Amino acid sequence: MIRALLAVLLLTLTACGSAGPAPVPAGPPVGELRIGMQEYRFQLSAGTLRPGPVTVVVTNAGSAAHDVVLEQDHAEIGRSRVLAPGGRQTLEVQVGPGAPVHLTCTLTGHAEAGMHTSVDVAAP
Ligand SMILES: [Cu+2]
Repeated sequence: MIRALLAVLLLTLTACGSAGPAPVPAGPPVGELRIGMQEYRFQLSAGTLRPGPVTVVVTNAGSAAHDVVLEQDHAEIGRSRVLAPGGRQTLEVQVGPGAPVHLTCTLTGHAEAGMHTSVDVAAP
């Protein structure tokens, strides 16, 4: 009984593991990523990026200010301005193969409230 319960718990944890709080569409690696920012999460247009140059379109769809910093292997590869509600910015970032890109909002308390996620990057 306890074993079965543990198995279910483990499956649940695995299911919501690295994909972050918002569901991400499955599909082939893409060279353009749209990021929607809300209180307090990132909504991504794709789950896997193509290594190389990637266009990132950041839109603040929320009602508070937000920003996004993109990091790969602990190095910053891109950063938006702090965007007011309705604000939008397009970034060109260079993405390396294989390692996930981590997205974080740097405004106080936002990452802790859930504004962090990651997106996979395909192998070369
Ligand atoms: Cu934020």
